[in-house]
Amino acid sequence: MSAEAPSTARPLDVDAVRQDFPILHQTLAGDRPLVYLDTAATAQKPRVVIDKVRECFEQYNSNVHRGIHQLGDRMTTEMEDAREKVRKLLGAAEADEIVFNSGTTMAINQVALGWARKMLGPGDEILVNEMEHHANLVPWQMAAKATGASLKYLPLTADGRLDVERLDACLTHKTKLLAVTGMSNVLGTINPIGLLAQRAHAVGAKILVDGAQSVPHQPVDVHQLGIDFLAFSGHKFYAPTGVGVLYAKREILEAMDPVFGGGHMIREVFRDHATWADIPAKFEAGTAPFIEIVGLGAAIDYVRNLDWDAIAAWEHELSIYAHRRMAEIPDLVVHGPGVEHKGSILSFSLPDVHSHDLSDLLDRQGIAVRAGHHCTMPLHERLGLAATTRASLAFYNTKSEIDVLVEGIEAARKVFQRRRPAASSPHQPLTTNH
Ligand code: C6P
Repeated sequence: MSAEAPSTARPLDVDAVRQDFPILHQTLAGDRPLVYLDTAATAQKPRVVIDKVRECFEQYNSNVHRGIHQLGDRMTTEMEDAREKVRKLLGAAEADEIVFNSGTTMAINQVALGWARKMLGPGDEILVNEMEHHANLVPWQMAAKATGASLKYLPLTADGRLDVERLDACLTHKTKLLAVTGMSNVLGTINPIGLLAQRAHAVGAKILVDGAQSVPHQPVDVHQLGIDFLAFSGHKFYAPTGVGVLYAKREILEAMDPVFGGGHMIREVFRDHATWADIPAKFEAGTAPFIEIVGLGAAIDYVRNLDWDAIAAWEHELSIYAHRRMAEIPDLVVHGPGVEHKGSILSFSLPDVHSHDLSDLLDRQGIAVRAGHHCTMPLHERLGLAATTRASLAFYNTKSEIDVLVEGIEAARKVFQRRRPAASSPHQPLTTNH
């Protein structure tokens, strides 16, 4: 997790890569080719993932860890192979440290309910910050309320990075958990996870990384970075919906309580109590989303095969290009730090134009972006805006798509200018790249 532009020996062949994604080759209303710039909401799926899911349904669909029959054995092997692929992706020590669930939100809630509620009490502190997604804020608010612990906020710098100079004041022996995103889903800010982990451990705190946006876009090594908990979602990693991952070190998972009770997570059940299965089963009550998990395994194979360096280099180049082109649009504000500190996410606003109106006009030109608060209301309060419009890029995007976006924003700007010629923004943005 570094903001440095990686070097790559084998550049990405974007035209060839695009052929792997069937959905990208379509025209929308008005005969406009689809320009998909909403990967941060959910990523598109390569054909190998779609084919793998189809193969499961057509050839060996059967519940896992249950039936003593050939289909069940095959499905179980495929699912456990996928767990091993996730282990390798994250650099975890053992496959047992990989817990499957429904996504980042559930993974963080599992930690808040199964770890924080057991380990925290009055006087303890959880350190968060304003750029976090609600999924990495609300569970901590709930855990704080339930345990008597308190939430503290590490301030942001004026340009939308974590103010690490303030760590000494905010991260103390009272801090039991530092919960932080690997990459902001709005500002695109890439956080210095290795440094934060070191500082958290120095005061005896654990670090939880929300990897929803970072894991799909840059290599991560939980050991090297010293991450205690890591959460991410399959659907943002070019895999099906309904599957997510919680990584935690063995000793932490073993000390944690399960959150859900039911099938598969037990060792023995008596009339009035039960004992728990070993990890990771202890956290996987009920039927796992086994076909989606196998789809995630196929997505990991696909991405690793493309080469992380090549992906990161192309996304960085696209991001630089997008920032440069968007800087040409008068009045447009791109929120967040300079491109060297961020991933390929650009949230922007035009003075006095609601993000929904802007994205609606872009949609009419075939451009899919996201509008709203992006589940980050405290951040938007800090920005002084109710909503922003967001373009989020992936390795399957092209510079010509960015040109289409820029032309689309320009056209929309002119429409709104005609409607409200004398208007000016009442908002003071957190920052601008211009
Ligand atoms: N952000 C976005 O458009 P789930 O919904 O559990 O898969 O992921 C939640 C989540 C957690 N953390 C971060 C940083 C995220 O970006 C998200 C999902 C989507 O930005 C939907 S709000």
